Amino acid sequence: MVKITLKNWTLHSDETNVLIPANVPGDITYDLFQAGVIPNPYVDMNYKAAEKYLRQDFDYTSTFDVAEVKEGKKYYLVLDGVDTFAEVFLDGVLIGKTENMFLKYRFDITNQVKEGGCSHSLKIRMKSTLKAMDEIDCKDYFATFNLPRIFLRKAQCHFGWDWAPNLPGYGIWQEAYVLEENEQQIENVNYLAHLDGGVVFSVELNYNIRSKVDNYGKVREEGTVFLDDKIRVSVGDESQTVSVTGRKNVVNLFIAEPKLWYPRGYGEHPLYDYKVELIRGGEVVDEKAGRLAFRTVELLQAPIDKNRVGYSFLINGKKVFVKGSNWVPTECFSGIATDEKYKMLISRAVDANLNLLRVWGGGLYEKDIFYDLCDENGLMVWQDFMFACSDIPEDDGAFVQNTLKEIEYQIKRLRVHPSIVYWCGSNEKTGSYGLCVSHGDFFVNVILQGFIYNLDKTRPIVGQSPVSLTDVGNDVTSGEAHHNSFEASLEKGIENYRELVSQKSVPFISECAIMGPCSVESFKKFFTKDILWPMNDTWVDRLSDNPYASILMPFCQREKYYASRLYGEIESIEEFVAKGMTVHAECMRAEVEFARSSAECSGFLNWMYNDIWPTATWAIVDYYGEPKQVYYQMKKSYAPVLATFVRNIKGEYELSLVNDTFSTVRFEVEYGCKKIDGTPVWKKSAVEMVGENGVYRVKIGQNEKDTPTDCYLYIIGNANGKEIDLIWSPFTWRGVNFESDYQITTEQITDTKGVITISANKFAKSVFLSFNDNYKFTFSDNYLDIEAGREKTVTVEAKEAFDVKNVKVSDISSFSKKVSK
Ligand code: BMA
Repeated sequence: MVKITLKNWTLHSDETNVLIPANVPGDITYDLFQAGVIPNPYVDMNYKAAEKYLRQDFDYTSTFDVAEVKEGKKYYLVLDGVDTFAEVFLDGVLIGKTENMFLKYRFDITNQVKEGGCSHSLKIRMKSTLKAMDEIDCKDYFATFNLPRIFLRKAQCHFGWDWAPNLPGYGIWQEAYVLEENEQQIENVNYLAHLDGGVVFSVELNYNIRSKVDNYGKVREEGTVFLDDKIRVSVGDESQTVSVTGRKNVVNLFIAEPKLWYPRGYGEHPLYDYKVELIRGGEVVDEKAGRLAFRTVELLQAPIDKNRVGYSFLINGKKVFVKGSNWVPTECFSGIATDEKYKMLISRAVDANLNLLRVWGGGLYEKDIFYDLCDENGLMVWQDFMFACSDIPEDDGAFVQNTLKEIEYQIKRLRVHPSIVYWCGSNEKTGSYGLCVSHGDFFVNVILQGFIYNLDKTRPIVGQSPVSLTDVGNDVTSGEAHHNSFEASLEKGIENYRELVSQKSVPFISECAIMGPCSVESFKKFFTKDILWPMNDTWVDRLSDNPYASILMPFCQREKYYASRLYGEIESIEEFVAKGMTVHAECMRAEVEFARSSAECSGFLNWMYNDIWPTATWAIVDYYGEPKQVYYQMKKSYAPVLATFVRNIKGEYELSLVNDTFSTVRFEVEYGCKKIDGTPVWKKSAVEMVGENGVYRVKIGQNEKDTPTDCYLYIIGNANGKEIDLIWSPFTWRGVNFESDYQITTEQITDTKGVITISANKFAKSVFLSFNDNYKFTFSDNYLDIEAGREKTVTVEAKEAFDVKNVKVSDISSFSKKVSK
């Protein structure tokens, strides 16, 4: 196989006479920005300037040469991803069209290619998505945010979501190239790896061999004559060669003592390289390589009690607690997402003890690098199919055909990734919130699930999320639910967050949506000086809102409202960020730790992990890659072994010892209550053995009514010898006047690594360590709470050299004087 590069890409629009250099992979709007035609669409409200261009057709042009056109070879123009509508011309001749962002297109150009210095010209005419949408008849369908989007096979969030602008990306978003290939090839490889080491490879070829007679004794006309072709499969030192039996072939291999793949926190995640070769006359004529793992996945839905059914993932037959997050596209313009960004985001997920990412249905089937990194790092992937918050036009034949091509392509591409543990047909499809007229049930429950099952029988398949065994919408007694107390807080008061959380224990939470601001430094990157503060229309537009919520309040105002209710008035952006981030972190902590302390719960995913553009709502890692306060809290709350407290439904506090590992953990702890100045109120101790996947809870003899707001609970001790050091505020620190008084010392370990120690004289709250371009740094912990008389040490690393003495330090105390009790 020879790959021929396409060169000299340009973009041109007749309508405004724009002619600029183009990036492929890339995006037209982004290229217009790079060429200075439009201002940076990620700053202020500049994105609105792009609309004029989004309504224009653009021509991509390029050239390529084929040095030698070889006899017997095939030539293809391959487009790995085009967003979305295009006509493709080679030397002025229309060779094909695209209409699905999630499909790979291959156009056979064998009859057109000429050799020897003859440059071929390629034109890809991108048709404006917005113009195409004007022509769609939406009949009586329903969709949130935008209706015609549901007919397009394109990331649904591109047309505006409650965290994304209406800025539909547009262009050639994945690689484009010409391939020279043999006519007969390996079309697809799949494998079924059993835990005992037996692997069944299914190798599909793009041709059949001719057998002399079929079952009825007649000579078969179809097929080619290569009767001596062989397939060799190798894994490490093991290899097996078989004769080709037809289009579909099976090759078995046995790996002695295979090492099993487990998600992070439960074991190692070894991958085995495999190679599949097609051999003719002793020569290898085609090959495909990949990595496999030995792991199985099952979904257990067994009764928890008389009224509830559990929802647990079993990996290799063992129950695991899912600690995850919802992943959305990393850019508005899919073509500009870099490998570095994927690596950075995945490494942050790994550092925060996540073991699953859900690729959410309003975005993209992610790029290969995402799944490769998840395979390597033991991050499970919950894969949605790309439908979200709408009906599905299942009665439109062209739509269904287009979509099924995409589904077949994506399953065949993705099923070889051991990280993927769950196929989910859609996100919040109409009907998933209860009985209502809904288009698309037949599609997700019959067509889609049947289609998936045909192609992959190794993973659980469901029609949508949330899902349950009843037709009660978003049921919390079976299946999995989208659940949080953040919405209810608008009506019932954020002051009572722990009480609200304790009212419902849910078997599996797949979206827990809580929001908060990003850092001041990040805000300054996307809001210019005059926009930065006070909040204004640009803020309202950027942080968005949700028109379907029961109480309407723009998200920026809502974050400010919650922050001031809990921690007092807000007068500056610094104050907004410090208090708003603490709301985010504390409410998420209450939700995660309550879920993990509930024996009947087996999974928790927060909404959401990352951002599609610079903004400041649910993401725990912002657009630039800087973790928010909530991220560092989740890292602690997601630790495989956790000692914490919970408030039960009666308002009593309980010590909770959680063990999400496969071995017994011995906890040896002292716990108690102190005043904010460090004065002990009472203390107790406990030694407990907590078995695999176990939770131990005991009442501590204190309840909400007896607890003054200036007290906190603490735990010190160890779990299997590993230090435990935790503090917990019954009232999420509401009503405390922090005076933060501490010293900082630093030590440079290497050019790219330093250590910072904070010694607190008085209780220090949310001590934030940062450097210029803080998104480039990785801290072992941040936004630290430190008791009076204690110290904490943080390690900080970066890719480039830095001076640890340049660390900047701030905390919440400068604003806490105004806290009302
Ligand atoms: C969820 C999602 C999204 C939405 C989010 C916040 O439940 O599935 O559609 O963005 O809530 O409103």
